[in-house]
Amino acid sequence: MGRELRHTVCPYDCPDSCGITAETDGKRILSFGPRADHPYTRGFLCKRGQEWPARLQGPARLASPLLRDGSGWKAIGWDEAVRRAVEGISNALSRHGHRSLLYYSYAGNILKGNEAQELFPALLGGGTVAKGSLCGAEGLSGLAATDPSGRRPRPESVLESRGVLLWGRNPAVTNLHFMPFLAGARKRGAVVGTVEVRTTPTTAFSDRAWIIRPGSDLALALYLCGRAIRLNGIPEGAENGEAFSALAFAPDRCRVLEETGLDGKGLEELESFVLETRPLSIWMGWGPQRARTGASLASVLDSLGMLTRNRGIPGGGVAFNQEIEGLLPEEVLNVPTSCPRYIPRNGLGKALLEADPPVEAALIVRGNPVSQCGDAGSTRRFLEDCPFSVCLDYRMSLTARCCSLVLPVSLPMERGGDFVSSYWHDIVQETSALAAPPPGVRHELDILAEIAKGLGLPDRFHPAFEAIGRHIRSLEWLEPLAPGMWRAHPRPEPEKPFRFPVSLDAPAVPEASLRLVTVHAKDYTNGQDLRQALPPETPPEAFFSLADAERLGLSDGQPVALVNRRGKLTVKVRLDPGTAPGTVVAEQAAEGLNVLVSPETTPRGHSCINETWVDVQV
Ligand SMILES: Nc1nc2c(c(=O)[nH]1)N[C@H]1C(S)=C(S)[C@@H](COP(=O)(O)OP(=O)(O)OC[C@H]3O[C@@H](n4cnc5c(=O)[nH]c(N)nc54)[C@H](O)[C@@H]3O)O[C@H]1N2
Ligand SMILES: Nc1nc2c(c(=O)[nH]1)N[C@H]1C(S)=C(S)[C@@H](COP(=O)(O)OP(=O)(O)OC[C@H]3O[C@@H](n4cnc5c(=O)[nH]c(N)nc54)[C@H](O)[C@@H]3O)O[C@H]1N2
Ligand code: SF4
Ligand SMILES: [Mo]
Repeated sequence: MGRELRHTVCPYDCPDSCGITAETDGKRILSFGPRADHPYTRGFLCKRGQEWPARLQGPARLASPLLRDGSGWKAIGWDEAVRRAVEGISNALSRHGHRSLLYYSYAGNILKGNEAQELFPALLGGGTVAKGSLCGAEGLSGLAATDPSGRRPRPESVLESRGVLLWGRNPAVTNLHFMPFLAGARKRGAVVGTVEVRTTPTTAFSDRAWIIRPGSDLALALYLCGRAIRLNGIPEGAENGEAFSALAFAPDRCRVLEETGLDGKGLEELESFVLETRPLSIWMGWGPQRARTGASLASVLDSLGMLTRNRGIPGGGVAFNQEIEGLLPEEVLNVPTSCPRYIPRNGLGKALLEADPPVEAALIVRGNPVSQCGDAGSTRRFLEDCPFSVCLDYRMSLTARCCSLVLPVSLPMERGGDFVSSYWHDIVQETSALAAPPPGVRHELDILAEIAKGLGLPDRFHPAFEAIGRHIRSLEWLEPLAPGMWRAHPRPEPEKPFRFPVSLDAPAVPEASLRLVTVHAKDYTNGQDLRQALPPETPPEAFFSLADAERLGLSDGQPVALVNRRGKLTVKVRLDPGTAPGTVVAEQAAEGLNVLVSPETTPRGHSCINETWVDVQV
């Protein structure tokens, strides 16, 4: 084959879901860059996206199945690898039934076809599977409770805003293609404000930033709602207005100043920004909703949009994580006989250690719980003692290192024929293969189908994958924009009244002196820090406020240990005038970090990752 131009999508778990145009000779990528006709992401790919061609060939890439053998790893052939996987899983099943298999997957990439893999435990009877979100479901449930049918602002709507309020959201790092829209809004006269717990590239970009103590958001947002009620009253047609007023009037100004750490002038400025700027759009981030109060905060921020009369107006409203619903054919993925045992995702380790009947085989695909779930030390201990564990990954993740067998998979840019939507914009794109996979790696659907066959199961995986593609191609509410690219049009939903929240969840009680806030890093996505292939040179950095550094006698560059009852991690102190007192900030996925992280879940079963406390040991 000669040179051919193809379009594909960056498959990372990232709101932008960038369109990519590349040239390939069928084996290798010859040129690679942003897709010029993508309505939101044309113009540029971020560094992580640009690195895909190098990543496909990179030194971190696994090249053959690996078996843990005493203290080291031994390369083995695929026949032996599949035989061992079948044996390991059937041994567990024969001892304790289908629930003795853990099937764990998460968001290593966001291809729609991944859903076909979820049939694996379902066909065995259900297995043991993790339930609950580490990411955005907590905040989403808060928005669904207040305004399930409400239209949420689209990215370009900020061009009609007079004010944009980013609430615990860091798009200059995590959602880069939002920045040109925010810059465009500002050019047209809009003011961009950010509520944060530290200074970030986003606060640097913003016209105004309010730095508050983590977790004080709920009191602050309620107080702003109370001010809006005094100014505008309760809008007609909304439910629970009276009961909500009582909640909103509870935090008085003194309490809010004390809880947030804002000064009087800062609070007044935030108040007038929120109450006097219209249209105002509020964009909540993922950081502040990884807490027991995450859904409540989303409901209260949604109420603030309603009370300031911004709901449903051009340039106004409240936005968060916007999924495109209805892309999957439910009937294809349904196995009526499946009856899984659910365990909490964020509390995975302890649940696995205590499971009865015990879990004696683990199959992990596109998931990295030893890096990304709370109380990661328990998950590591579980995996290290589990009679059989297999991880399908393209690199040696922290989780893969704890398994007994690691199977190397091809990457989305070597497969094609799948679909990616976005949790920020409304474009759906088809993927295409740009390069041949390295010899020795296999497509994960083929691997699962072969292990399933060894267990006596039919191949429902490939038909389900094909059915997902057919279903997406057939949806009439997807408008074709260009080859392999569609725009999703919202389907009419029955209008439901806005419902103010009537009860709010209580935050966790602090367990130690400093709140540990773990944030998403610029150079890698979630747990996929490829430097982890190399031995760590220096401990990860942790950022302290100047006040805490002085109180604790810390100096910049000093190694100290962060400790709590779950474990200990050595970090390098960074003094940061931008961090709120009482807080220590670290980038997610540093090796050993999630050992410290809280395994608790919210009343809805989602993670409380940012409700973690540590002490410092010098
Ligand atoms: N470069 C890069 N981009 C990514 C990712 C990545 O790993 N790297 N991951 C992707 C994924 S999976 C997600 S979910 C998104 C996350 O995207 P974001 O939500 O933008 O990122 P986070 O770092 O999770 O949190 C945002 C901010 O919340 C602040 N924060 C923490 N606790 C509180 C609090 O109590 N109150 C307030 N007001 N602020 C608080 C943090 O300081 C942080 O700057 O990013 C996506 N994009
Ligand atoms: N402390 C702390 N923890 C967090 C967060 C935080 O802010 N702080 N954020 C949370 C959030 S928002 C999220 S979304 C989760 C993410 O949690 P995960 O999705 O578990 O995170 P990753 O490590 O990015 O991805 C899982 C694994 O999938 C692999 N992978 C990537 N592509 C493929 C593929 O095509 N096939 C296969 N088989 N494997 C693949 C990666 O190499 C990686 O080892 O983490 C959560 N954990
Ligand atoms: S990681 Fe996100 S911003 Fe970067 S290229 Fe991929 S989709 Fe785009
Ligand atoms: Mo996420």
